[in-house]
Amino acid sequence: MPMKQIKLRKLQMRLKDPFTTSFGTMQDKEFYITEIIDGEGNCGFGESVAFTSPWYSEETVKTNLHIMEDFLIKILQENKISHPDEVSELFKPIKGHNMAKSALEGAIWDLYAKRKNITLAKALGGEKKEIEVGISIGIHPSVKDLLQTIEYYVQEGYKRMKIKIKPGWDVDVLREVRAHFPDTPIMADANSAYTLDDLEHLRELDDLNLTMIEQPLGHDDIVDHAKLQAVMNTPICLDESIHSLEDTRKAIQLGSCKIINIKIGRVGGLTEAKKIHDYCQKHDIAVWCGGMLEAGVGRAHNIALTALNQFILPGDTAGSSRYWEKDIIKPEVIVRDGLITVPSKPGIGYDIDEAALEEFTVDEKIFNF
Ligand code: OSB
Ligand code: MG
Repeated sequence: MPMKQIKLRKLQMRLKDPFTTSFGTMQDKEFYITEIIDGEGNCGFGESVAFTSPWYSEETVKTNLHIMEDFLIKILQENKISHPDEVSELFKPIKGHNMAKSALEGAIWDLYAKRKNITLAKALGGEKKEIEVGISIGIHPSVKDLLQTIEYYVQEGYKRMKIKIKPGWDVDVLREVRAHFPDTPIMADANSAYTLDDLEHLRELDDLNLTMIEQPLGHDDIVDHAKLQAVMNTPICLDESIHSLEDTRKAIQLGSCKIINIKIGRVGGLTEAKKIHDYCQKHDIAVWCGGMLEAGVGRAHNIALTALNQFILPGDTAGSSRYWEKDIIKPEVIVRDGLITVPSKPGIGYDIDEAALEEFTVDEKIFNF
């Protein structure tokens, strides 16, 4: 697969509304869009999903640039690739930095699918024509505000509500939410805000008929999660703790969770994401696709991945309008009745809105092969 040039564009975009989790509030997003051209008229796009601060995981926008330009791009310049599955093997000597790896691997997958004239979903083995989506709702100033927001997204058709929780904003809040929405699929995401000292408190969530509770304990833990899952009926879903197929295997063997949230960036790219999907399918573990408040390119990658069959539960990839006044893809991602139609054009299936891309670009670097 010929590669002639890689462009790293740094973008700055502002979320319509601030998004608050147990680890902090985000509104201004800075990230890299990766572009790889083959010199034959095709261009693949990827998106790095790290944030500016290492609150969710250790990677940041700056470490993404450092690792891409000083290590990963050099590896790509020195090696020939015939299939995108080879990229994660080539990147193996570089420890960690999965989001940096994924940003480049994603562009290579898109380029590969475009060269083959097939959709990225098909290149990955996805068969679904449409995917079910839920929405992730941040911590709100008051329960009244939260209930209003939930009501809005229920009306919009989203298939499940994910409510961010933290100590002081958890059981009582969710009890009120459940009382107002007795039949809506609801789950909670703690972003690792608790420890086993909170075990008795967390067990109170068992009364609320939640679809799952996501990452209640340490961001790097699977041992304590197994202890918690052993005494809770509500399925635990792991997000932050899972960086690879190996982590997945260990967590499932230990009984640390019953559900896995797959984020492409967190696991180092689509090849690893697919491996985790296949393993979970074999072991009858439900998976769903998480989000990182991505712009359209990252969102398109999530949609393609979610076309795989074991993505049984609705993901967090909401429509463009949930995040941005203007997205960087055309058409924007539209959610109808809680469904997104998997696009049928080759590669990621959406065109880049070149004017929007230019508007949000604050820096760019070019690497020739
Ligand atoms: O834990 O899933 C998470 C956003 C930023 C960082 C971590 C998480 C999230 C979300 C929102 O829950 C997902 C999205 O809407 O893209
Ligand atoms: Mg999460």
